[in-house]
Amino acid sequence: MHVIDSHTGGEPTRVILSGAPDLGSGPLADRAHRLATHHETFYRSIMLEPRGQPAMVGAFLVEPVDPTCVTGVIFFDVDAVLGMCGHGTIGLTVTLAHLGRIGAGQHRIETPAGVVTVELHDANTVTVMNIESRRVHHGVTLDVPGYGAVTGDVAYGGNWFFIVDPSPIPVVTDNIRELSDMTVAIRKASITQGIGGERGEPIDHVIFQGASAKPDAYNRNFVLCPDDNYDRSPCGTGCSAWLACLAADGALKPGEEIVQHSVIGSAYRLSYQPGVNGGVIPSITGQAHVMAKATLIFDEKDPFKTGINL
Ligand code: PYC
Repeated sequence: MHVIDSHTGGEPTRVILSGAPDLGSGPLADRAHRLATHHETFYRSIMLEPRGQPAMVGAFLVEPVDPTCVTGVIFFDVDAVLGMCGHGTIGLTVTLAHLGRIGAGQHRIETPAGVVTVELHDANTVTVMNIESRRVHHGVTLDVPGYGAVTGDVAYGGNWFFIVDPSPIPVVTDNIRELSDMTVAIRKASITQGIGGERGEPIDHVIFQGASAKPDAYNRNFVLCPDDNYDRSPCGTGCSAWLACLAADGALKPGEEIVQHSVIGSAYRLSYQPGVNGGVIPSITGQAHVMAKATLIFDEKDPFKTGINL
Protein backbone atom coordinates (compact mmCIF):
# COMPACT_ATOMS: atom_id res chain seq x y z
CA MET A 1 0.00 0.00 0.00
CA HIS A 2 1.46 3.36 -1.05
CA VAL A 3 0.77 6.46 1.01
CA ILE A 4 1.85 10.08 1.23
CA ASP A 5 1.90 11.78 4.63
CA SER A 6 1.49 15.51 5.10
CA HIS A 7 0.56 17.73 8.00
CA THR A 8 -1.69 20.76 8.07
CA GLY A 9 -0.77 23.06 10.92
CA GLY A 10 0.68 20.04 12.76
CA GLU A 11 -2.30 17.72 12.10
CA PRO A 12 -1.29 14.69 10.00
CA THR A 13 -3.07 13.38 6.88
CA ARG A 14 -2.19 10.05 5.25
CA VAL A 15 -3.36 9.87 1.62
CA ILE A 16 -3.76 6.27 0.41
CA LEU A 17 -2.65 6.00 -3.21
CA SER A 18 -2.97 2.25 -3.76
CA GLY A 19 -3.79 -1.00 -2.00
CA ALA A 20 -7.18 -0.03 -0.56
CA PRO A 21 -10.30 -2.26 -0.83
CA ASP A 22 -12.91 -1.72 -3.52
CA LEU A 23 -15.88 0.16 -2.01
CA GLY A 24 -18.01 -0.24 -5.14
CA SER A 25 -19.89 2.62 -6.75
CA GLY A 26 -22.75 4.95 -5.85
CA PRO A 27 -22.99 8.01 -3.57
CA LEU A 28 -19.89 8.67 -1.47
CA ALA A 29 -21.99 8.58 1.71
CA ASP A 30 -22.91 4.94 0.86
CA ARG A 31 -19.28 4.06 0.12
CA ALA A 32 -18.23 5.73 3.41
CA HIS A 33 -20.83 3.60 5.20
CA ARG A 34 -19.35 0.48 3.51
CA LEU A 35 -15.85 1.50 4.67
CA ALA A 36 -17.16 1.97 8.24
CA THR A 37 -19.11 -1.28 8.40
CA HIS A 38 -17.14 -3.77 6.23
CA HIS A 39 -13.53 -2.59 6.48
CA GLU A 40 -13.02 -1.43 10.06
CA THR A 41 -9.86 -3.50 10.63
CA PHE A 42 -8.39 -2.17 7.38
CA TYR A 43 -8.83 1.53 8.08
CA ARG A 44 -7.94 1.27 11.76
CA SER A 45 -4.71 -0.60 10.99
CA ILE A 46 -3.52 2.35 8.87
CA MET A 47 -4.11 4.85 11.68
CA LEU A 48 -3.24 2.85 14.82
CA GLU A 49 0.22 2.84 16.34
CA PRO A 50 2.84 1.63 15.53
CA ARG A 51 2.04 2.19 11.81
CA GLY A 52 0.02 5.32 12.37
CA GLN A 53 0.15 8.02 15.00
CA PRO A 54 -2.31 9.75 17.34
CA ALA A 55 -4.52 12.36 15.63
CA MET A 56 -3.73 11.08 12.13
CA VAL A 57 -6.54 11.24 9.55
CA GLY A 58 -6.59 8.95 6.52
CA ALA A 59 -7.75 10.01 3.06
CA PHE A 60 -9.07 7.21 0.92
CA LEU A 61 -9.22 8.33 -2.75
CA VAL A 62 -12.25 7.10 -4.70
CA GLU A 63 -13.81 7.73 -8.09
CA PRO A 64 -16.11 10.79 -7.79
CA VAL A 65 -19.76 10.59 -8.86
CA ASP A 66 -19.55 14.18 -10.12
CA PRO A 67 -17.23 14.17 -13.18
CA THR A 68 -16.25 17.81 -12.58
CA CYS A 69 -14.39 16.75 -9.41
CA VAL A 70 -10.66 15.95 -9.53
CA THR A 71 -11.21 13.13 -7.05
CA GLY A 72 -13.57 11.73 -4.49
CA VAL A 73 -12.25 11.23 -0.96
CA ILE A 74 -13.41 9.50 2.20
CA PHE A 75 -11.67 10.66 5.36
CA PHE A 76 -11.38 8.58 8.53
CA ASP A 77 -9.58 8.58 11.83
CA VAL A 78 -8.85 5.59 14.03
CA ASP A 79 -12.38 5.55 15.44
CA ALA A 80 -14.71 6.91 12.76
CA VAL A 81 -15.30 7.51 9.09
CA LEU A 82 -15.74 11.27 8.75
CA GLY A 83 -18.23 13.23 6.65
CA MET A 84 -15.60 15.81 5.72
CA CYS A 85 -12.22 16.95 7.01
CA GLY A 86 -10.89 20.47 6.53
CA HIS A 87 -7.25 19.89 7.44
CA GLY A 88 -7.35 16.65 5.43
CA THR A 89 -8.67 18.50 2.36
CA ILE A 90 -5.81 21.01 2.62
CA GLY A 91 -3.32 18.12 3.02
CA LEU A 92 -4.88 16.20 0.12
CA THR A 93 -4.77 19.25 -2.17
CA VAL A 94 -1.08 19.88 -1.41
CA THR A 95 -0.41 16.15 -1.94
CA LEU A 96 -2.20 16.11 -5.33
CA ALA A 97 -0.11 19.15 -6.34
CA HIS A 98 3.07 17.42 -5.11
CA LEU A 99 2.16 14.45 -7.36
CA GLY A 100 1.64 16.81 -10.31
CA ARG A 101 -2.06 15.82 -10.52
CA ILE A 102 -3.33 19.40 -10.10
CA GLY A 103 -1.89 22.88 -10.56
CA ALA A 104 -2.58 26.29 -9.03
CA GLY A 105 -6.19 27.46 -9.17
CA GLN A 106 -9.60 26.11 -8.25
CA HIS A 107 -10.60 22.42 -8.16
CA ARG A 108 -13.62 20.50 -6.95
CA ILE A 109 -13.36 17.52 -4.58
CA GLU A 110 -16.26 15.21 -3.69
CA THR A 111 -16.70 14.08 -0.07
CA PRO A 112 -19.50 12.13 1.68
CA ALA A 113 -20.78 15.51 3.00
CA GLY A 114 -20.89 17.05 -0.51
CA VAL A 115 -18.65 18.73 -3.08
CA VAL A 116 -16.12 21.24 -1.76
CA THR A 117 -14.05 23.68 -3.81
CA VAL A 118 -10.36 24.14 -3.11
CA GLU A 119 -8.05 26.86 -4.35
CA LEU A 120 -4.35 26.01 -4.49
CA HIS A 121 -2.47 29.33 -4.09
CA ASP A 122 1.08 27.94 -4.00
CA ALA A 123 2.73 24.59 -3.19
CA ASN A 124 1.57 24.77 0.43
CA THR A 125 -1.31 27.22 0.75
CA VAL A 126 -4.91 26.19 0.12
CA THR A 127 -8.35 27.73 0.63
CA VAL A 128 -11.22 25.29 1.17
CA MET A 129 -14.74 26.50 0.42
CA ASN A 130 -16.63 24.00 2.51
CA ILE A 131 -20.16 22.65 2.30
CA GLU A 132 -22.92 24.84 3.75
CA SER A 133 -22.55 24.84 7.53
CA ARG A 134 -25.22 25.65 10.09
CA ARG A 135 -26.04 26.02 13.76
CA VAL A 136 -28.88 23.73 14.77
CA HIS A 137 -29.21 24.31 18.55
CA HIS A 138 -28.25 27.40 20.56
CA GLY A 139 -27.52 27.43 24.29
CA VAL A 140 -28.09 23.76 25.08
CA THR A 141 -27.22 22.76 28.65
CA LEU A 142 -25.75 19.33 29.35
CA ASP A 143 -25.32 17.77 32.77
CA VAL A 144 -21.73 16.50 32.54
CA PRO A 145 -20.78 13.94 35.22
CA GLY A 146 -17.88 15.25 37.31
CA TYR A 147 -18.20 18.78 35.83
CA GLY A 148 -21.84 19.87 36.25
CA ALA A 149 -23.84 22.01 33.83
CA VAL A 150 -22.10 22.94 30.56
CA THR A 151 -23.85 25.12 27.96
CA GLY A 152 -22.96 25.19 24.28
CA ASP A 153 -24.22 25.23 20.68
CA VAL A 154 -24.67 22.29 18.33
CA ALA A 155 -23.47 23.07 14.80
CA TYR A 156 -22.63 21.18 11.60
CA GLY A 157 -19.60 21.87 9.41
CA GLY A 158 -19.30 18.47 7.68
CA ASN A 159 -19.09 16.77 11.11
CA TRP A 160 -21.18 17.43 14.26
CA PHE A 161 -19.82 19.77 16.92
CA PHE A 162 -20.75 20.82 20.45
CA ILE A 163 -19.16 24.26 20.84
CA VAL A 164 -18.50 25.86 24.22
CA ASP A 165 -17.61 29.56 24.02
CA PRO A 166 -15.91 30.76 26.15
CA SER A 167 -13.88 27.74 27.20
CA PRO A 168 -14.26 26.82 30.89
CA ILE A 169 -10.51 25.94 30.94
CA PRO A 170 -7.78 28.22 29.53
CA VAL A 171 -6.85 26.91 26.05
CA VAL A 172 -3.09 26.54 26.49
CA THR A 173 -0.83 23.55 25.82
CA ASP A 174 -0.22 22.94 29.55
CA ASN A 175 -3.93 22.13 29.89
CA ILE A 176 -4.21 19.59 27.04
CA ARG A 177 -4.82 16.65 29.42
CA GLU A 178 -7.50 18.57 31.34
CA LEU A 179 -9.10 19.88 28.13
CA SER A 180 -9.17 16.37 26.67
CA ASP A 181 -10.77 14.84 29.77
CA MET A 182 -13.53 17.45 29.97
CA THR A 183 -14.35 17.41 26.23
CA VAL A 184 -14.51 13.59 26.24
CA ALA A 185 -16.96 13.81 29.19
CA ILE A 186 -19.05 16.39 27.28
CA ARG A 187 -19.24 14.24 24.16
CA LYS A 188 -20.32 11.22 26.26
CA ALA A 189 -22.95 13.35 28.05
CA SER A 190 -24.29 14.66 24.71
CA ILE A 191 -24.80 11.06 23.57
CA THR A 192 -26.42 9.77 26.77
CA GLN A 193 -28.63 12.90 26.98
CA GLY A 194 -29.70 12.62 23.32
CA ILE A 195 -28.25 15.95 22.17
CA GLY A 196 -27.15 15.93 18.52
CA GLY A 197 -28.13 17.01 15.02
CA GLU A 198 -31.66 17.57 13.68
CA ARG A 199 -32.07 13.86 12.93
CA GLY A 200 -30.36 12.71 16.10
CA GLU A 201 -26.89 12.54 14.51
CA PRO A 202 -24.41 12.05 17.39
CA ILE A 203 -21.92 14.75 18.33
CA ASP A 204 -18.50 13.52 17.13
CA HIS A 205 -16.35 16.56 18.00
CA VAL A 206 -16.27 19.07 20.89
CA ILE A 207 -14.79 22.57 20.65
CA PHE A 208 -13.69 24.88 23.44
CA GLN A 209 -13.18 28.42 22.18
CA GLY A 210 -10.60 30.21 24.30
CA ALA A 211 -8.82 33.52 24.13
CA SER A 212 -5.59 33.54 22.12
CA ALA A 213 -2.28 34.83 23.39
CA LYS A 214 -1.46 36.02 19.85
CA PRO A 215 -2.46 39.59 19.00
CA ASP A 216 -3.65 38.84 15.43
CA ALA A 217 -5.87 35.94 16.50
CA TYR A 218 -9.61 36.23 17.01
CA ASN A 219 -9.46 33.14 19.15
CA ARG A 220 -7.61 29.94 20.08
CA ASN A 221 -9.51 26.67 20.10
CA PHE A 222 -9.23 23.16 21.47
CA VAL A 223 -10.97 20.54 19.32
CA LEU A 224 -11.60 16.97 20.46
CA CYS A 225 -11.83 14.47 17.57
CA PRO A 226 -13.76 11.13 17.50
CA ASP A 227 -10.60 9.16 18.38
CA ASP A 228 -10.25 11.22 21.64
CA ASN A 229 -7.17 12.96 20.26
CA TYR A 230 -7.12 16.75 19.94
CA ASP A 231 -6.80 18.42 16.57
CA ARG A 232 -3.36 20.01 16.20
CA SER A 233 -4.81 22.29 13.51
CA PRO A 234 -7.75 24.64 14.23
CA CYS A 235 -10.03 21.97 12.57
CA GLY A 236 -11.56 22.99 9.25
CA THR A 237 -15.00 21.47 9.81
CA GLY A 238 -14.96 22.81 13.39
CA CYS A 239 -14.11 26.33 12.19
CA SER A 240 -16.95 25.98 9.67
CA ALA A 241 -19.39 25.08 12.45
CA TRP A 242 -18.10 27.94 14.57
CA LEU A 243 -18.44 30.42 11.67
CA ALA A 244 -22.08 29.33 11.40
CA CYS A 245 -22.51 30.21 15.11
CA LEU A 246 -20.76 33.59 14.73
CA ALA A 247 -22.96 34.39 11.71
CA ALA A 248 -26.14 33.33 13.56
CA ASP A 249 -25.14 35.60 16.49
CA GLY A 250 -24.40 38.54 14.14
CA ALA A 251 -20.83 38.54 15.53
CA LEU A 252 -19.11 38.34 12.11
CA LYS A 253 -20.19 39.86 8.79
CA PRO A 254 -20.02 38.00 5.45
CA GLY A 255 -16.56 38.45 3.89
CA GLU A 256 -14.97 39.68 7.15
CA GLU A 257 -11.77 37.73 7.81
CA ILE A 258 -10.54 36.43 11.15
CA VAL A 259 -7.59 34.29 12.20
CA GLN A 260 -8.23 31.17 14.25
CA HIS A 261 -5.40 29.52 16.15
CA SER A 262 -5.29 25.93 17.35
CA VAL A 263 -4.20 25.00 20.86
CA ILE A 264 -0.64 24.48 19.55
CA GLY A 265 -0.70 27.86 17.77
CA SER A 266 -1.13 26.89 14.11
CA ALA A 267 -3.47 29.22 12.21
CA TYR A 268 -6.28 29.32 9.65
CA ARG A 269 -7.73 32.43 8.03
CA LEU A 270 -11.52 32.23 8.07
CA SER A 271 -14.45 33.99 6.46
CA TYR A 272 -17.86 33.05 5.09
CA GLN A 273 -20.52 33.93 2.54
CA PRO A 274 -24.23 33.38 3.16
CA GLY A 275 -25.45 29.92 2.12
CA VAL A 276 -28.65 29.12 0.23
CA ASN A 277 -30.34 27.24 3.08
CA GLY A 278 -29.86 29.75 5.88
CA GLY A 279 -26.34 28.62 6.80
CA VAL A 280 -22.90 29.82 5.71
CA ILE A 281 -20.36 28.79 3.08
CA PRO A 282 -17.07 28.84 5.02
CA SER A 283 -13.66 29.69 3.52
CA ILE A 284 -10.71 28.21 5.36
CA THR A 285 -7.16 29.05 4.33
CA GLY A 286 -4.26 27.07 5.74
CA GLN A 287 -0.95 25.50 4.88
CA ALA A 288 0.14 21.87 4.54
CA HIS A 289 3.55 20.27 4.03
CA VAL A 290 4.33 16.85 2.58
CA MET A 291 6.47 14.82 5.05
CA ALA A 292 6.84 11.29 3.69
CA LYS A 293 6.14 8.89 0.84
CA ALA A 294 5.93 5.34 2.10
CA THR A 295 4.99 1.75 1.35
CA LEU A 296 2.99 0.23 4.22
CA ILE A 297 3.78 -3.43 4.88
CA PHE A 298 1.32 -5.83 6.54
CA ASP A 299 3.50 -8.82 7.47
CA GLU A 300 1.50 -11.95 8.39
CA LYS A 301 4.13 -12.75 11.07
CA ASP A 302 3.78 -9.31 12.70
CA PRO A 303 1.83 -9.69 16.00
CA PHE A 304 0.74 -6.03 15.62
CA LYS A 305 -0.08 -6.30 11.93
CA THR A 306 -3.44 -4.59 12.48
CA GLY A 307 -2.08 -2.09 15.03
CA ILE A 308 -2.06 -1.81 18.82
CA ASN A 309 -5.74 -2.20 19.43
CA LEU A 310 -6.32 -1.38 23.12
O1 PYC B 1 -9.99 19.68 9.97
O2 PYC B 1 -12.10 19.16 9.76
C1 PYC B 1 -10.98 18.95 10.20
C2 PYC B 1 -10.75 17.77 11.06
C3 PYC B 1 -11.67 16.85 11.47
C4 PYC B 1 -10.98 15.91 12.25
C5 PYC B 1 -9.67 16.28 12.29
N1 PYC B 1 -9.54 17.42 11.55
